[in-house]
Amino acid sequence: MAAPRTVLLTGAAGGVGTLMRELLPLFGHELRLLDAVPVPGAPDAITADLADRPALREAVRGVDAIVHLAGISLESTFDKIMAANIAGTCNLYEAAREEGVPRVVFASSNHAVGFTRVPRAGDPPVPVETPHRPDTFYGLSKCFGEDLAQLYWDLHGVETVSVRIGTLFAEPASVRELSTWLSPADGARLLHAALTAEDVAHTVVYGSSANTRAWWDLSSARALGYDPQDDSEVYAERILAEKGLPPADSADALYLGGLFCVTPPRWPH
Ligand code: 15L
Repeated sequence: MAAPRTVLLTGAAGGVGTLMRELLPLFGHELRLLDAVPVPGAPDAITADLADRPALREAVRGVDAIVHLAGISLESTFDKIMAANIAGTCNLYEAAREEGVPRVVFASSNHAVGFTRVPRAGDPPVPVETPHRPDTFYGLSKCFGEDLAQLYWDLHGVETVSVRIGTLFAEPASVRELSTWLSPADGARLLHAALTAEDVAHTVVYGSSANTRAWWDLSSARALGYDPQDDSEVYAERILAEKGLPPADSADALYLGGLFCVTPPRWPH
């Protein structure tokens, strides 16, 4: 599939959405933006909630693909996660099926497998086939999204790349994030690969940069054409000097999901 492509970007006002709406057009993608709140600087963006099925159907009409970032991106009550991430993602897939949108790129998260143990020195990286081990209701909703994607491929032929995003911020800020960091530039490279690779069916990939301290296996992402260029190691000396290594019995040292396994940051609303 060749760029440019018309892509609906949901969650366009969020942290990752803000970064990606700047970067994805550089790959030739024409973006249609959607969020539950107005998108700053984008008067044409669609303001719609994921509960609004007619609005979703209109929003997806005619696009070649959807990058689905919208929803709650931290821990919250089950009811809120249920509405935004579970029912909301269902509504979006149903709109995609009804309007014949062939491809979704789903923002899954490392928190779908957050209780997986951090590999020790010499262990192989964590594969995408590792069993789901969510660390929160948030992580559980990402497990659901991945299964929903599989269902929509098997039943309806809607393709998905589920990207288990690590930490997509401008810079890593902790020792854990030296392993999980996905630079914004690599994030855009990965989404571009997920949008344009041929015959993905439902593919699950991890989303991190080419970090020296990476924990998970990027081979399924590389198979899509993802070629990460950044490595968090350039931040390692400063972060280690400031923070020191996490204690061996701390969540950050034991589990992929780190603090989400014990004291997850909570969605403010
Ligand atoms: C996520 O899924 C969160 O949305 C993000 O805020 C980070 O906490 C990230 O995971 C992470 O694991 O660092």
